[in-house]
Amino acid sequence: MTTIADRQVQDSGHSAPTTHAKLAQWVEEVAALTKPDRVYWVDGSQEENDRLTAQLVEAGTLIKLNEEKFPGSFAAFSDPSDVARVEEQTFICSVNERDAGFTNNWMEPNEMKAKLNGLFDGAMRGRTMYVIPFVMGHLDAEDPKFGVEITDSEYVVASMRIMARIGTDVLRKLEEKQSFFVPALHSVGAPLEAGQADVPWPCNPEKWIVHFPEERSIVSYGSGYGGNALLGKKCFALRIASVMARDEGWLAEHMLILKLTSPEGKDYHVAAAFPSACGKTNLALLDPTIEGWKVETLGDDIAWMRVGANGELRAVNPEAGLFGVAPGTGWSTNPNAMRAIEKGNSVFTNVALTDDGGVWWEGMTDETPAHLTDWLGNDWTPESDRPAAHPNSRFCTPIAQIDMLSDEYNDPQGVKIDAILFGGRRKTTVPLVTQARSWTSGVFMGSTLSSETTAAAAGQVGLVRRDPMAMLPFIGYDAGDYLNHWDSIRSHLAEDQLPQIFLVNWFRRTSEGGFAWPGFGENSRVLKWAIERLEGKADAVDTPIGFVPAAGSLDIKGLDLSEDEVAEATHVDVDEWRAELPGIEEWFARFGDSLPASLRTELDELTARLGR
Ligand code: OXD
Ligand code: MN
Repeated sequence: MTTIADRQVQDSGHSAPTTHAKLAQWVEEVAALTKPDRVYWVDGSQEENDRLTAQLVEAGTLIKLNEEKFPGSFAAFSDPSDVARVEEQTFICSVNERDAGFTNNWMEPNEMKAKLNGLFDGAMRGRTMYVIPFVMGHLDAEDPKFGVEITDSEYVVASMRIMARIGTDVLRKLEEKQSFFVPALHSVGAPLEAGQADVPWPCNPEKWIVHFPEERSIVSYGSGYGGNALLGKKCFALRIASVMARDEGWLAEHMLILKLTSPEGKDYHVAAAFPSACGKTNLALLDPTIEGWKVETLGDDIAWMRVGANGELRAVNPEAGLFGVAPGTGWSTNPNAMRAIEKGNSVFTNVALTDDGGVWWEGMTDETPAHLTDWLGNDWTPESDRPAAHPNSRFCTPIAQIDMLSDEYNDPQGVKIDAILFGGRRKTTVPLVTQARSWTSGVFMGSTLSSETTAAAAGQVGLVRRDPMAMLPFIGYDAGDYLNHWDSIRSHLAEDQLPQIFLVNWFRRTSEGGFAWPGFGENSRVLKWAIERLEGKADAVDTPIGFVPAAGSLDIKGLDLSEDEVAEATHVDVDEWRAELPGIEEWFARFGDSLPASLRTELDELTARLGR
C-alpha cells in the first residue's frame, strides 16, 4: 500500500522541502529522536485532508457522518481517559522557578528536557511524523506569529487545519521572511512495534504539556485531546503568546470578541473573558433580543490585543476555527453556532451518534432522540442515567462558516475594543453587571474573578476557584507579573480611547434556587447597558464594588421579569461581599511580593468601602 507519506516523499523527492535552515534542522533532529517510519510535510490542501480523513476512517478513529446532514464531517471518540486538558501535568519550565509563579507547575528546564527526551526516544515508531507549518493570527500581519507543529496524530493534522492557518502558504512566508517560529512538538506517545495493530485513539497514560517560555517552545506528550494536542491554541496562542505579549507590550487573552451595532448605526467592539465552558461561544454568537441591535462575531476563545497608533486597544482573533463545548450548544440556545456546524467540514469529538449517521449532544435539540449510540459506543435511550455525549465533547468547525462573522475578522489590524467584560459562574454574591470605577479597579475585578470549575479540565466540577482574567490555566509566567502587565498597559492607552471594564455574572441564583437572569440572547440587554454607560446615557448606582444598573436603566422591555427580579439580579449584598473578602485576602497572599501594589490598594479601598 502506498501511504500518504510515501507519496509525498516521492513527489518532493526529499524529506525536508524547506529553505528555512532552522526548521529543516529541527525536523531532522526530531525525526532522529522519535524514529517515525516516515516524515510528511503538511500542505493544508483539501485533497490532503480527504486522504488523511479517509485513512482515519479506515483506522476507526473517525466515523464519516451522514453527508447530507453533516457534509465533510466526522466524529471521533477518544480513549475515556483522554477527554480534557490536564492542568496537573501542564508545566511552565522557565529558567527561574520564580518566573513560572504560583499558578503554574514548574520543573527545571534541563531536567524536564531530559525526561522528555527519554519519552520521545522512539515515540513515533511505526507512525508518520507530520510537519504542520502554521500561523496564529494573520499571515499578512505586520509581525506574523509562526509556529510549526510536529505530530504523529492524523486527527491533530485534520483539527489543526480547521483551527489555524496552516500549510504551504505559511511555509513559504516563513521561508521568505526567514522568521522565528515556535517549535511545537507533539506525540500521542504510542509507538507501534512491527506488526502491532493500532487502536482508534492512541494515547499514553503518562501526559506532559510543557512550555519553555524563554525559548518559546512547546512539547506535548501522551494526549490527543484538543486542548493538549492542538498546540496553536492554548499552548501557543495563550501560554507562549502571553509571554511574548509581556515582552512586546501587548495582551494575549482568553477572550471572545464581538461587534455590536446600535440602532443609531454606531459600532462598538467588546472583548469578554470567561473561564472554559462558561458560555464564551454563546455570547460571541448571540442573537440580541432587543430591537435594532446587531451582533457580529470576531472570535469565541482567544483575543490578542495591542495598543494602536491612536492609543486605542486593538484586538484580533488569532484562530481560524471554533473548538466549542458541544453540550448546551443548541438550536434554541445558539442557532448561529448550529447553522455554522450544519454547513459541515467539522470534526466532532466524544459526542453521541444518531441512528441516521448524525451527531447529538445534550441541549442540541429540544427533543431527545429515542435512541443514540453514546460517546462510549453503548446504546443509549432517554431512560439511560448518564449523558449521551461527554460533558466536554467538542465541535471543531471553521470560523468562516459563521453567517454573522464580521468582515473585520479578516483585518490584520483588528478592531478597537470599547469594553472588556470579565465573567465567571457564581451562584451568589456577584451581580449581573458591575462597571469598574477605573482601569486599575477593572484589573482588580479581573484579578479576583472567580468561577465554579467545569468539565473542560480534568478534576472536580463545581468548586469555586479564583481564575484571574479567566487565564488561570493559561498564564505563561508569574501571575503577579501578569497582573502588573495588565495594569501597566493603561499608561500606553489614550484617555479618550480607554476601554471600560465590566464584571458580569449570568449564573447568579435567586433565593428559590433558579437563575436570576435568563441569559443567552437576553444578555444583549447587559451589553446595551454597558454601551450606554460608555455613551453616558445609562444611570448607575455607585456601590462599594463599582457601578451597577440603577432601577429602570436596564432595558427589560418584552422580558418576562419584574423590576424586583431585576433588582435581585443586580443587587450588591454588602454582607455577601464582606464574606468574600477573606477569600480575596487569601488569594492575594498567594502572590507574595509579586502582587502589584495598586491591586493591594484596590483591595484595601474595597474593604474600607464595605465598612470592615
Ligand atoms: C477551550 C478551553 O477548549 O478553554 O477553549 O478549555
Ligand atoms: Mn477556552
